Amino acid sequence: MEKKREWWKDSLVYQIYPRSFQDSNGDGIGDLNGIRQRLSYLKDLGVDVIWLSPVYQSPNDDNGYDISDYQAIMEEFGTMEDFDALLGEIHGLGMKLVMDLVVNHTSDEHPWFQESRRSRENPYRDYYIWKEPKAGGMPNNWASRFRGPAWTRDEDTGMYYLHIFSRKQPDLNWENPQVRKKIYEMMAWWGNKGIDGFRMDVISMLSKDPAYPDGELKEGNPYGDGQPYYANGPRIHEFLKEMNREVLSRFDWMTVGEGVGVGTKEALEYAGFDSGELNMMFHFEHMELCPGPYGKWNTNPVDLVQLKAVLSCWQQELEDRAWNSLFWENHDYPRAVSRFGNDSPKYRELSAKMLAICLYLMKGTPYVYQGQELAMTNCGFDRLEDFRDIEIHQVYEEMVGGGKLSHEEMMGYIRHTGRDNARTPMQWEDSPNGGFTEGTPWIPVNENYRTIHAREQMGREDSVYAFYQKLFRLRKASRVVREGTYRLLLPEHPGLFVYEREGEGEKMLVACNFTSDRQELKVPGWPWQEAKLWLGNYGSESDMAGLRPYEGAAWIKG
Ligand code: TEU
Ligand code: CA
Repeated sequence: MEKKREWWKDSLVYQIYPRSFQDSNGDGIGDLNGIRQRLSYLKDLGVDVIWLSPVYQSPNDDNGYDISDYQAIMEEFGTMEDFDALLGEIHGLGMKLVMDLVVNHTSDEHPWFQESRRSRENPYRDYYIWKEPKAGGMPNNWASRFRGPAWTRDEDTGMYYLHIFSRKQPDLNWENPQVRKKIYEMMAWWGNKGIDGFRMDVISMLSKDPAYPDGELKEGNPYGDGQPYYANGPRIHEFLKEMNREVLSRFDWMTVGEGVGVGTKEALEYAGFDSGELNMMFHFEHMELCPGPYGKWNTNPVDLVQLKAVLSCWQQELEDRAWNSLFWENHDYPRAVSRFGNDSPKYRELSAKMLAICLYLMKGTPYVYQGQELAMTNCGFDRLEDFRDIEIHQVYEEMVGGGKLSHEEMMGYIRHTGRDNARTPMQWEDSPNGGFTEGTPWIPVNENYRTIHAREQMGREDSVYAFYQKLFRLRKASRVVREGTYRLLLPEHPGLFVYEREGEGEKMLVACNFTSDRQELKVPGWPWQEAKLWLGNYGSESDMAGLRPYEGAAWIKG
């Protein structure tokens, strides 16, 4: 008998960053009851699954990715009763809720760490990664991903603990079976409440190289690159197969792992159809192209030929073996229309629609991040004090405080790449703070909320919001988009992204112009006989011989 098709393959997943989505009580911070107010907006957009970034108890050192109680709701976000009501209303509307699982590390305010740091003999000591000093200093030279060292010395016991992120995010010791058992029990507790799965934060980092060797020293960072030794470690697949046996296999869940350091080869191990681990992986190979001497901190434009090669590789390598996750944005990256499109008034909406055609007509599950459906842009803050992200402040301190970069240089990098670009409040309407809060927002609202907001777009048939509704409605009904094969065309063209989908008796040509100039569309055998326009971002007919500035078009035959 044919296996039932998994529900998450055809679902539109919408990521909510709760702190910035909707405030309901005037404290300037988004919350669960605010999300409840906006569920019909999501349903109307065509959302099937909500991925909710962490809402657990947390001191907010890293905006909730530092958890101090996995089974309690952060006070600022509301109560467990509010959560239960939200979950019930989401299910009542026929949508599903996927939570964010952050188990590579906890907050240093978690009771486990509070116990662990008390003494070397404490029963919780081995819940975390403690090492003796080496040559009087840190156990190795690893850098934190937020800049600075990945080790902090604990005065009470004279040992160092590992924190790949902030010093308030100590890494859990997954070698300890007691830790794994406690985590699986917590996951099942949420499963029994009725959630529909997990997005798994830095899941590729759970197993570290037991030798903890020094990382390569690279230009621009005084600390070493530990990623080869903390990502895709020796026991990672053993742990995830155990997690699947102990808890994932007991629920009809969607699971998607955040794959830091994961390429197609690794993705097939984590999320191959028969891996017995996860359903999907997020990779970042398209998000971290064209790095500079300071890694992601640069103002480099994206090279389209490289972008085409990366996305096409993922389409081809996972074909028939695993399922892709399709995303341009999340809470850690700048806004797609600013980074990959053109956020000028003339081309913002056009290029945002083109980007949607380009990515979401590929094979895989589509993910949309809050505000992307409105073509919200980078925040452009001029003042360092307007930024909230710990990563931004730590990198500024190291680079400018350390005399390596000028204030202007670093601010340019932050405006181009900083995570707060995606964390400014949702822009709902042309009213104070964009309708996000009646109080003072925890982070300033993007000044352009007066013209870029949901209310204006929901009432306009050529808006980006309306285009997203149409695209996802058509996508759901298209067999060739959901199941067809993928073939990149014109791989070396510097301005056009052109690919072909084929299958189920149909053929589709998708052509996207990433430039502000008209581009001839010269493809062998094109135009096909009886091809007709399936979707275009200029509304009217599209010329098969060439594409207008930021034009995206898909033609179909068969
Ligand atoms: O991010 C994982 C992560 O390492 C990359 O997103 C990136 O390296 C990081 O943003 C620094 O540039 C996940 C969460 O998505 C992120 O919000 C958290 O800060 C991080 O893990 C720690 O939980
Ligand atoms: Ca609030």
